[in-house]
Amino acid sequence: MNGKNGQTDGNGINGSNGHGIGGGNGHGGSRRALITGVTGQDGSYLAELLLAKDYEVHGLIRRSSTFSTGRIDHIYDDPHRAQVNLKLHYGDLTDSTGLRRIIEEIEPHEVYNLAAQSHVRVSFDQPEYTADVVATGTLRLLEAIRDYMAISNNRPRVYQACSSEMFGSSIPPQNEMTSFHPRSPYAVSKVASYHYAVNYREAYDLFVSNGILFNHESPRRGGTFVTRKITRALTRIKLGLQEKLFLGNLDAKRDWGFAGDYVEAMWRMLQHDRPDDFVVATGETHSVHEFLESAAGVLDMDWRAIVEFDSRYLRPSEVDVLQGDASKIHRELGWKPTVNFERLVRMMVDHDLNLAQREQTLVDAGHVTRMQASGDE
Ligand code: NAP
Ligand code: G4F
Repeated sequence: MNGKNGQTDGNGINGSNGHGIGGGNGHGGSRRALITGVTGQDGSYLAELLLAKDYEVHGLIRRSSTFSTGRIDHIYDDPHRAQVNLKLHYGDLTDSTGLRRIIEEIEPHEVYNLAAQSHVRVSFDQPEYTADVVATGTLRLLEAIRDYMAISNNRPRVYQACSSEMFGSSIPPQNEMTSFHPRSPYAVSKVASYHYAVNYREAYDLFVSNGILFNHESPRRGGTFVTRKITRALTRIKLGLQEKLFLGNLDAKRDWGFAGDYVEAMWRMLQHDRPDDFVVATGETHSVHEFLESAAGVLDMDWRAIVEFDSRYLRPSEVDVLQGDASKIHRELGWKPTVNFERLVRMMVDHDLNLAQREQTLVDAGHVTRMQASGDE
């Protein structure tokens, strides 16, 4: 990793492969933002938004044996070039020493805490790890910022990614006044992160805002979340690259918006004159069944012939209906979604149909097998 003088750490990861991780602060006049979870769906859209607003963007990235930067490769440049506005730093929400060092080095004006083990079903398999990253990880970051405030004259503004999952079984529509009834280890951990943020606001005057975001999707959505799982599978089945789609509960209802709209809401929260908590949602709710129907409609397919039930995708306790009331953020920050349900489904289907067509070209030319094309092999 690059240090303050721009030297490399000697581990050979910087440079020409396009995945170099550089950390030199090289502070210029622009505003600096740190994004944890920059390689995720939201992190990639937020990094794009902040770069377009001339921020110097710093992203926290986990070490892994394969590259995880696919969603940000198009905005990432070789750190050896002079004018690089996206800088990546190795770190992890389970490692408080590293978080402190990075905050002190970057001296951020804004911190967006998006990193999480974000899969609800997986949180039942890995509850302790989920709590460590989502709940205690948030605490570690807030502590690092609190200590940084004590040794500097700076007061970074912090965005905490909370979730509509915190409402769980509370009656819809849910807003900032609705009580929490979390139904998974993930949701319990997000409730803890919410309360840590409120407590640090009250106890230490931290500028920290909780975004209570309802489900938001995009062509960059991870492939194991239900919307992307559906659009990937239906488009591959349409082209003969796959035969079946196995799903769990089709009756659950979600308030699905577009991730690109939702990162704008995050940014607006940190431009507000005071820290606060905001629900971000479209106000519409649709079942998984309706999402299937709509995606199949775009492709002129009959989903009933290809979808099969698999109990492995059920959750020990389910969240039946989420529907947000986002009137507070409409009123106070002027934020509104621009993409409705039908447009979101079409956007994801169109993207994945194009992806499937490219896979098919490789399969037809004998370059890869069907399994390799799907990424399953
Ligand atoms: P995502 O695509 O799953 O991205 C999660 C990010 O967190 C990835 O960059 C991941 O890195 C990183 N991460 C995971 N564990 C980490 C750790 N221990 N240390 C550092 N980084 C770690 O999630 P998303 O959909 O963008 O969501 C962003 C945030 O909003 C999450 O906190 C999520 O819980 C919350 N949220 C999401 C939604 C939604 O509908 N999308 C709704 C409400 C709240 P790798 O790339 O290395 O895995
Ligand atoms: O797409 P999902 O896995 O999203 P879920 O559980 O609502 O969580 C997402 O949204 C939260 C905000 O409310 C975020 F905080 C969280 O990080 C994540 O981004 O599941 C949606 C619904 C569930 O009811 C699930 O039971 O789809 C149902 N479902 C049915 N079959 C399935 C499947 N979900 C998945 N992932 N895979 C299935 O095969």
